Amino acid sequence: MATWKMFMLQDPVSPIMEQLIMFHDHTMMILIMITITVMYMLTSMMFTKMSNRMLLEGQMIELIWTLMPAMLLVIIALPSLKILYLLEEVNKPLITIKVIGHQWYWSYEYSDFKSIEFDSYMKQTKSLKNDEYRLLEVDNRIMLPFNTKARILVTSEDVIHSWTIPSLGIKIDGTPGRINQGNILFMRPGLFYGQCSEICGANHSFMPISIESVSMNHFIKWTKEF
Ligand SMILES: *[C@@H]1O[C@H](CO)[C@@H](O)[C@H](O)[C@H]1NC(C)=O
Ligand SMILES: [Cu+2]
Repeated sequence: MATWKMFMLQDPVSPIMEQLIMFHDHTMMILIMITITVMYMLTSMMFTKMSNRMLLEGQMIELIWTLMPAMLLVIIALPSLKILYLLEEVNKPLITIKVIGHQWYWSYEYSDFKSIEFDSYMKQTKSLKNDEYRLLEVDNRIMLPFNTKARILVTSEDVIHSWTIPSLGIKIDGTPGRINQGNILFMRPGLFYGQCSEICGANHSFMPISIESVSMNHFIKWTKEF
């Protein structure tokens, strides 16, 4: 989860988020390279005593500074498109979770099981235990087994919400009358937090998401509690 002094992305827990972080670093490197080059040119032009007032054109340099940015854009666009299509890819999931946004809580349904559906409200500050996070903990967490492909279907009952888990690289709008699909693949066990990411009303800041990644055995045991 995000804590103090963090200014980079959260640690990835799914292959998608790993890809996104690599793409971010790749693009940042190109950006820094361009910034340094432009800064160097600006400062050296400011301080040089040489000038060429009769200059009209320079075919070679114009060719280079037209082709170089075009090539850089392609080098950014190709991995970006790859990830864009990868995000949409849902390939034979084992489990499906339905996520429904409400003002102001989430409710979940596991349609592969007979009767797993529940609401998930934020825990009020005064009812938190010592090791729980304020404004992030919920009364009923969702659970998923790790190393297992899962699909999520997000929708809403009232206004637009957005179901977001940064460390999974997931942000899916819940729109009334529509179902948006996404996929989850946890690479390790753990507890991960997210928050609604579409301003949805007075208590928008108080409808967090808390998801637990557990072993398959633990997950099966959990499903039997319902
Ligand atoms: C927002 O949540 C608080 C605490 O649960 C509640 O007291 C308040 O009535 C809610 N606001 C609205 C507009 O429902
Ligand atoms: Cu919201």
